[in-house]
Amino acid sequence: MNRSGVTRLVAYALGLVVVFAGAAGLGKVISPAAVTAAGQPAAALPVPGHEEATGHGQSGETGGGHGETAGHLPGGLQVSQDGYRLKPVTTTLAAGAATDFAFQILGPNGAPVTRYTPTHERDLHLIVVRRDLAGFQHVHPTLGTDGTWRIPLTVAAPGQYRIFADFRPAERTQALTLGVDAPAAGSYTPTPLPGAVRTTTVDGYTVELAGDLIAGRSSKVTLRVSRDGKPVTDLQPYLGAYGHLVALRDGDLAYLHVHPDGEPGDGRTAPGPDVTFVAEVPSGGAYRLYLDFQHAGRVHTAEFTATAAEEDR
Ligand SMILES: [Cu+2]
Repeated sequence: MNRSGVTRLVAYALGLVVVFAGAAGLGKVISPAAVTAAGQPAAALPVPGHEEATGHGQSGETGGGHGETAGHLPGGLQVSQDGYRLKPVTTTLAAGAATDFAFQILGPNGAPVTRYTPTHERDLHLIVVRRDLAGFQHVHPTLGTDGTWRIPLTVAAPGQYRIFADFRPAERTQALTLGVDAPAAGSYTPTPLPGAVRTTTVDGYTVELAGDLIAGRSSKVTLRVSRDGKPVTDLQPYLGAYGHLVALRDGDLAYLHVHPDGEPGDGRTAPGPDVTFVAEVPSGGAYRLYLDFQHAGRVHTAEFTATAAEEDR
Protein backbone atom coordinates (compact mmCIF):
# COMPACT_ATOMS: atom_id res chain seq x y z
CA MET A 1 0.00 0.00 0.00
CA ASN A 2 1.42 3.39 -0.95
CA ARG A 3 1.42 6.39 1.29
CA SER A 4 -1.80 7.92 -0.03
CA GLY A 5 -3.62 4.60 0.41
CA VAL A 6 -2.69 4.57 4.09
CA THR A 7 -3.90 8.12 4.46
CA ARG A 8 -7.25 7.20 2.89
CA LEU A 9 -7.61 4.19 5.17
CA VAL A 10 -6.91 6.27 8.27
CA ALA A 11 -9.34 8.92 7.09
CA TYR A 12 -12.00 6.24 6.54
CA ALA A 13 -11.50 4.83 10.04
CA LEU A 14 -11.71 8.31 11.56
CA GLY A 15 -14.87 8.96 9.60
CA LEU A 16 -16.44 5.80 11.03
CA VAL A 17 -15.63 6.93 14.56
CA VAL A 18 -17.17 10.33 13.93
CA VAL A 19 -20.38 8.83 12.49
CA PHE A 20 -20.60 6.45 15.42
CA ALA A 21 -20.15 9.17 18.01
CA GLY A 22 -22.71 11.26 16.16
CA ALA A 23 -25.29 8.49 16.29
CA ALA A 24 -24.66 7.92 19.99
CA GLY A 25 -25.09 11.62 20.66
CA LEU A 26 -28.30 11.73 18.67
CA GLY A 27 -29.66 8.78 20.62
CA LYS A 28 -29.17 10.72 23.79
CA VAL A 29 -31.02 13.79 22.58
CA ILE A 30 -33.97 12.13 20.84
CA SER A 31 -34.99 9.16 22.93
CA PRO A 32 -38.40 7.67 22.01
CA ALA A 33 -39.92 9.07 25.22
CA ALA A 34 -39.02 12.63 24.19
CA VAL A 35 -40.80 12.44 20.85
CA THR A 36 -44.44 13.45 20.78
CA ALA A 37 -47.15 11.82 18.69
CA ALA A 38 -46.54 14.46 16.01
CA GLY A 39 -42.95 13.29 15.75
CA GLN A 40 -41.54 16.53 17.16
CA PRO A 41 -39.16 16.54 20.09
CA ALA A 42 -41.16 17.40 23.20
CA ALA A 43 -38.64 20.07 24.11
CA ALA A 44 -39.34 22.10 20.95
CA LEU A 45 -39.28 25.84 21.42
CA PRO A 46 -42.61 27.32 22.52
CA VAL A 47 -44.65 29.00 19.84
CA PRO A 48 -44.57 32.80 20.25
CA GLY A 49 -47.77 33.99 21.88
CA HIS A 50 -48.59 30.47 23.03
CA GLU A 51 -48.52 31.42 26.68
CA GLU A 52 -51.02 34.21 26.28
CA ALA A 53 -53.24 32.10 24.04
CA THR A 54 -53.52 29.36 26.61
CA GLY A 55 -53.94 31.67 29.59
CA HIS A 56 -52.43 31.45 33.02
CA GLY A 57 -52.34 28.68 35.54
CA GLN A 58 -50.98 25.97 33.23
CA SER A 59 -49.04 23.45 35.24
CA GLY A 60 -45.34 23.82 34.76
CA GLU A 61 -45.65 27.29 33.29
CA THR A 62 -42.70 29.35 34.34
CA GLY A 63 -43.22 32.47 32.25
CA GLY A 64 -43.88 35.83 33.79
CA GLY A 65 -47.45 36.66 32.81
CA HIS A 66 -48.84 39.20 30.39
CA GLY A 67 -45.76 41.39 30.13
CA GLU A 68 -43.45 38.80 28.63
CA THR A 69 -45.16 37.09 25.73
CA ALA A 70 -43.46 37.46 22.38
CA GLY A 71 -44.34 40.76 20.77
CA HIS A 72 -44.85 42.42 24.13
CA LEU A 73 -41.39 42.43 25.68
CA PRO A 74 -40.44 44.78 28.47
CA GLY A 75 -38.56 47.85 27.21
CA GLY A 76 -34.84 48.28 26.92
CA LEU A 77 -33.94 44.73 25.92
CA GLN A 78 -33.50 45.47 22.22
CA VAL A 79 -31.32 47.78 20.15
CA SER A 80 -34.05 47.89 17.49
CA GLN A 81 -37.82 47.77 17.77
CA ASP A 82 -40.81 48.71 15.59
CA GLY A 83 -38.45 49.94 12.86
CA TYR A 84 -36.49 52.29 15.16
CA ARG A 85 -32.85 51.66 15.93
CA LEU A 86 -30.46 53.05 18.53
CA LYS A 87 -27.22 53.63 16.63
CA PRO A 88 -24.22 54.56 18.77
CA VAL A 89 -21.77 56.88 17.02
CA THR A 90 -19.46 56.49 20.04
CA THR A 91 -19.07 52.80 20.89
CA THR A 92 -16.90 52.90 24.00
CA LEU A 93 -16.78 54.77 27.32
CA ALA A 94 -13.76 55.66 29.46
CA ALA A 95 -13.56 55.11 33.21
CA GLY A 96 -12.81 58.34 35.04
CA ALA A 97 -12.65 60.46 31.88
CA ALA A 98 -15.34 62.29 29.95
CA THR A 99 -16.31 60.76 26.62
CA ASP A 100 -18.24 62.83 24.11
CA PHE A 101 -20.94 60.20 23.74
CA ALA A 102 -22.90 60.53 20.49
CA PHE A 103 -25.72 58.45 19.03
CA GLN A 104 -28.67 58.59 16.69
CA ILE A 105 -32.17 57.16 16.67
CA LEU A 106 -32.77 55.84 13.17
CA GLY A 107 -36.38 55.78 12.00
CA PRO A 108 -38.15 53.21 9.82
CA ASN A 109 -36.87 55.04 6.71
CA GLY A 110 -33.27 54.63 7.91
CA ALA A 111 -32.75 58.35 8.53
CA PRO A 112 -32.01 59.87 11.97
CA VAL A 113 -35.16 60.98 13.81
CA THR A 114 -35.12 64.75 14.41
CA ARG A 115 -38.64 65.36 15.75
CA TYR A 116 -39.74 64.07 19.12
CA THR A 117 -42.67 64.52 21.47
CA PRO A 118 -41.49 65.27 25.01
CA THR A 119 -42.19 62.72 27.76
CA HIS A 120 -41.55 63.87 31.33
CA GLU A 121 -40.60 67.27 29.88
CA ARG A 122 -37.74 65.98 27.72
CA ASP A 123 -37.39 64.72 24.16
CA LEU A 124 -35.10 61.92 25.27
CA HIS A 125 -33.94 60.43 28.55
CA LEU A 126 -30.62 58.62 28.60
CA ILE A 127 -30.03 56.09 31.36
CA VAL A 128 -26.54 54.68 31.84
CA VAL A 129 -25.86 51.82 34.26
CA ARG A 130 -23.22 49.17 34.54
CA ARG A 131 -24.46 45.63 33.84
CA ASP A 132 -24.18 44.77 37.54
CA LEU A 133 -26.72 47.61 38.18
CA ALA A 134 -24.07 49.88 39.76
CA GLY A 135 -23.10 53.38 38.58
CA PHE A 136 -26.59 54.61 37.57
CA GLN A 137 -26.85 57.93 35.72
CA HIS A 138 -29.88 59.68 34.23
CA VAL A 139 -28.89 62.43 31.82
CA HIS A 140 -30.33 64.51 29.00
CA PRO A 141 -28.27 64.79 25.81
CA THR A 142 -28.57 67.61 23.30
CA LEU A 143 -30.04 67.01 19.85
CA GLY A 144 -28.18 68.40 16.84
CA THR A 145 -30.00 69.46 13.67
CA ASP A 146 -28.68 66.33 11.89
CA GLY A 147 -30.40 64.05 14.41
CA THR A 148 -27.24 63.24 16.39
CA TRP A 149 -27.57 63.33 20.18
CA ARG A 150 -24.48 64.26 22.22
CA ILE A 151 -23.54 64.35 25.88
CA PRO A 152 -20.25 64.29 27.79
CA LEU A 153 -20.37 61.00 29.75
CA THR A 154 -18.02 59.95 32.52
CA VAL A 155 -18.34 56.55 34.15
CA ALA A 156 -16.62 56.02 37.49
CA ALA A 157 -15.26 52.52 36.97
CA PRO A 158 -14.45 50.04 34.18
CA GLY A 159 -17.01 47.46 33.10
CA GLN A 160 -19.73 46.73 30.60
CA TYR A 161 -22.39 49.45 30.58
CA ARG A 162 -25.97 49.41 29.35
CA ILE A 163 -27.23 52.60 27.74
CA PHE A 164 -30.99 53.13 27.45
CA ALA A 165 -32.66 55.77 25.29
CA ASP A 166 -36.25 56.47 26.38
CA PHE A 167 -38.05 58.67 23.85
CA ARG A 168 -41.14 59.20 21.73
CA PRO A 169 -40.73 60.01 18.02
CA ALA A 170 -43.21 62.71 16.93
CA GLU A 171 -45.03 60.29 14.62
CA ARG A 172 -45.67 57.70 17.33
CA THR A 173 -48.31 57.60 20.04
CA GLN A 174 -46.17 55.54 22.40
CA ALA A 175 -42.71 55.96 23.84
CA LEU A 176 -39.95 53.47 23.10
CA THR A 177 -36.96 52.35 25.15
CA LEU A 178 -34.02 50.97 23.19
CA GLY A 179 -30.81 49.70 24.78
CA VAL A 180 -27.23 49.10 23.72
CA ASP A 181 -24.07 47.97 25.51
CA ALA A 182 -20.85 49.99 25.66
CA PRO A 183 -17.65 48.92 27.41
CA ALA A 184 -15.35 51.00 29.58
CA ALA A 185 -12.01 49.20 29.35
CA GLY A 186 -10.08 48.19 32.44
CA SER A 187 -10.06 45.74 35.29
CA TYR A 188 -13.65 45.16 36.31
CA THR A 189 -14.75 44.37 39.84
CA PRO A 190 -18.44 43.45 39.81
CA THR A 191 -20.61 44.65 42.70
CA PRO A 192 -23.04 42.05 44.06
CA LEU A 193 -26.65 43.24 43.99
CA PRO A 194 -27.47 44.69 47.44
CA GLY A 195 -30.22 42.84 49.30
CA ALA A 196 -33.81 44.06 49.36
CA VAL A 197 -34.34 46.88 51.86
CA ARG A 198 -37.13 49.30 52.76
CA THR A 199 -34.95 52.24 53.73
CA THR A 200 -31.93 53.83 52.11
CA THR A 201 -29.99 57.06 52.51
CA VAL A 202 -28.53 59.46 49.97
CA ASP A 203 -26.80 62.82 50.49
CA GLY A 204 -28.23 63.13 54.02
CA TYR A 205 -31.79 62.18 53.02
CA THR A 206 -33.58 59.04 54.16
CA VAL A 207 -35.96 57.43 51.68
CA GLU A 208 -38.43 54.74 52.73
CA LEU A 209 -40.15 52.40 50.31
CA ALA A 210 -43.76 51.33 50.92
CA GLY A 211 -45.85 49.05 48.74
CA ASP A 212 -44.91 45.94 46.81
CA LEU A 213 -44.10 45.04 43.23
CA ILE A 214 -46.36 42.26 41.98
CA ALA A 215 -45.53 40.31 38.82
CA GLY A 216 -47.99 40.72 35.96
CA ARG A 217 -49.87 43.60 37.53
CA SER A 218 -49.79 47.33 38.09
CA SER A 219 -49.00 48.16 41.68
CA LYS A 220 -48.38 51.33 43.65
CA VAL A 221 -45.11 52.01 45.37
CA THR A 222 -44.59 55.04 47.57
CA LEU A 223 -41.28 56.61 48.47
CA ARG A 224 -41.16 58.83 51.56
CA VAL A 225 -38.36 61.37 51.75
CA SER A 226 -37.12 62.74 55.09
CA ARG A 227 -34.09 64.62 56.34
CA ASP A 228 -32.78 64.73 59.91
CA GLY A 229 -35.82 62.74 61.01
CA LYS A 230 -38.29 65.27 59.54
CA PRO A 231 -40.51 64.65 56.52
CA VAL A 232 -39.53 66.74 53.49
CA THR A 233 -42.64 68.63 52.39
CA ASP A 234 -41.10 71.02 49.87
CA LEU A 235 -39.82 68.75 47.14
CA GLN A 236 -39.34 70.56 43.84
CA PRO A 237 -40.84 69.43 40.55
CA TYR A 238 -38.34 67.41 38.53
CA LEU A 239 -39.24 66.24 35.01
CA GLY A 240 -42.88 67.16 35.60
CA ALA A 241 -43.26 65.26 38.86
CA TYR A 242 -41.97 65.19 42.42
CA GLY A 243 -39.82 62.23 41.53
CA HIS A 244 -38.70 60.14 38.59
CA LEU A 245 -38.39 56.40 39.07
CA VAL A 246 -36.49 53.94 36.88
CA ALA A 247 -36.74 50.22 37.63
CA LEU A 248 -34.40 47.65 36.08
CA ARG A 249 -34.75 43.88 36.34
CA ASP A 250 -31.83 41.99 37.81
CA GLY A 251 -30.45 39.48 35.30
CA ASP A 252 -31.31 41.15 32.00
CA LEU A 253 -31.79 44.84 32.83
CA ALA A 254 -35.32 44.96 31.41
CA TYR A 255 -36.46 48.58 31.74
CA LEU A 256 -39.82 48.83 33.41
CA HIS A 257 -42.71 51.07 32.74
CA VAL A 258 -43.17 53.29 35.79
CA HIS A 259 -45.18 56.48 35.96
CA PRO A 260 -45.90 58.95 38.74
CA ASP A 261 -49.31 58.79 40.39
CA GLY A 262 -50.16 62.50 40.33
CA GLU A 263 -48.22 65.57 39.31
CA PRO A 264 -47.45 69.02 40.69
CA GLY A 265 -50.41 71.40 40.40
CA ASP A 266 -53.10 68.74 39.91
CA GLY A 267 -54.76 69.74 43.20
CA ARG A 268 -54.15 66.43 44.94
CA THR A 269 -50.41 65.80 44.80
CA ALA A 270 -48.38 67.24 47.68
CA PRO A 271 -44.69 68.15 47.31
CA GLY A 272 -43.64 65.34 49.63
CA PRO A 273 -42.88 63.62 51.80
CA ASP A 274 -44.61 60.87 49.81
CA VAL A 275 -44.02 60.32 46.10
CA THR A 276 -46.19 57.58 44.61
CA PHE A 277 -45.65 55.63 41.39
CA VAL A 278 -47.52 52.98 39.47
CA ALA A 279 -45.17 50.21 38.37
CA GLU A 280 -45.79 47.33 35.98
CA VAL A 281 -43.53 44.37 36.67
CA PRO A 282 -43.33 41.57 34.09
CA SER A 283 -42.05 38.82 36.39
CA GLY A 284 -41.16 37.93 39.96
CA GLY A 285 -37.63 38.41 41.24
CA ALA A 286 -35.24 41.22 42.07
CA TYR A 287 -35.36 44.74 40.63
CA ARG A 288 -33.19 47.76 41.24
CA LEU A 289 -35.15 50.99 41.72
CA TYR A 290 -33.58 54.41 41.17
CA LEU A 291 -35.54 57.42 42.46
CA ASP A 292 -34.47 60.86 41.28
CA PHE A 293 -35.90 63.70 43.36
CA GLN A 294 -35.09 67.38 43.63
CA HIS A 295 -34.84 69.38 46.84
CA ALA A 296 -33.21 72.73 47.59
CA GLY A 297 -32.07 73.01 43.98
CA ARG A 298 -30.26 69.69 43.74
CA VAL A 299 -31.21 66.32 42.26
CA HIS A 300 -30.50 63.23 44.34
CA THR A 301 -30.82 59.56 43.42
CA ALA A 302 -31.94 57.02 46.02
CA GLU A 303 -31.45 53.33 45.13
CA PHE A 304 -33.26 50.23 46.37
CA THR A 305 -33.39 46.56 45.60
CA ALA A 306 -36.98 45.31 45.69
CA THR A 307 -38.26 41.79 45.18
CA ALA A 308 -41.43 41.34 43.18
CA ALA A 309 -43.85 38.70 44.36
CA GLU A 310 -45.04 36.17 41.77
CA GLU A 311 -48.43 36.84 40.28
CA ASP A 312 -51.44 35.25 42.00
CA ARG A 313 -52.58 32.29 39.93
CU1 LIG B 1 -34.73 62.07 31.91
